[in-house]
Amino acid sequence: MDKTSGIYIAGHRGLVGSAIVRRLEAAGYTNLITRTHSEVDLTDQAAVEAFFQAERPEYVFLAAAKVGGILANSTYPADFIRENLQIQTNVIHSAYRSGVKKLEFLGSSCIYPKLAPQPIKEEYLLTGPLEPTNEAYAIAKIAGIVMTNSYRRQHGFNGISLMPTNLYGPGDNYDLQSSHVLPALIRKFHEAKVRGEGEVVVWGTGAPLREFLHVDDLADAAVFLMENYDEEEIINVGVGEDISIGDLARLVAEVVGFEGEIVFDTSKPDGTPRKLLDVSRLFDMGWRPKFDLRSGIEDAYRWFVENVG
Ligand code: GFB
Repeated sequence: MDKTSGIYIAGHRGLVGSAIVRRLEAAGYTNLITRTHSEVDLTDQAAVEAFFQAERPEYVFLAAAKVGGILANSTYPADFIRENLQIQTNVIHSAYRSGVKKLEFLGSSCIYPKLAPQPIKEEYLLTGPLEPTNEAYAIAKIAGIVMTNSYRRQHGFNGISLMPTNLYGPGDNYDLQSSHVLPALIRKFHEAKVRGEGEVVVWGTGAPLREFLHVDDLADAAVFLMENYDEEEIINVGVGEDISIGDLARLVAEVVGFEGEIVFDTSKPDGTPRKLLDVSRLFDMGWRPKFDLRSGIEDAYRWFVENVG
């Protein structure tokens, strides 16, 4: 990418897209192309095609997606599969047709089998059944990977696919019904502290293990891979270590300054027991994250207090 290349960031108002915009601006890229949902509805094939034909971006970060935590995924699977299939199909096809030089597709660590060996290597894709709570979302993301690779094979289109682990950071969704665990815990502990409540309820047993990546690190890796990676094989993006939900809750309580009890609601689903990515392919290329989990949570908490709380 040149500093003046036309770079379209699909989903620039979301957690991931907004972080990619910040990262590109900081690196001096001057020709960033963005459209809000009301300007271009990415589920509308004709609108997407017209946008690409008129704007002709050279590079595309496909960070637009319908996303959510375990409850949203299991409650609205039809929405998750339909919207994601539509968005990615429209964007990938129009990017190819309009002559885009390179497209980066953002997937998710939930594409891997529920009981994959840990840490999860890229080649474990499609080797076993998926976690039921997010099967619809995962199938859509797997279709995006296969579509990207198929356009490479049939048309020579340069598309790459990144698989980020669980993300968090500035701009996250803090709605308790649809959010992921980390923003939910920040909100729950903060509100309990402010209201002087003695306990906070955490879903599930607290035993599942998750890996957390600050979205600014993901954005850094996304730009790094756009510049340095041209292979068909998907590539994991994570930090290489995980933490139990119970320990995460205790860490968030510490950062927020909540001193009461943590109660586990075991009527809520745990989801997959563990999903730690094997990040050796990315680390072998020389990339490393900058945030450790505590400083990342402090950063996210600051943003929450200033913008939501
Ligand atoms: O982040 P999360 O919603 O999604 O939940 P997944 C992670 C773990 O945290 C689960 C527990 O074991 C939850 O039961 N948890 C505890 C909570 N308290 C809470 C809470 O208040 N809110 C939430 N949301 N969880 C998602 C997938 O799976 O991971 C998506 O549904 C996506 O498809 C994303 O791939 C990265 O990690 O289980």
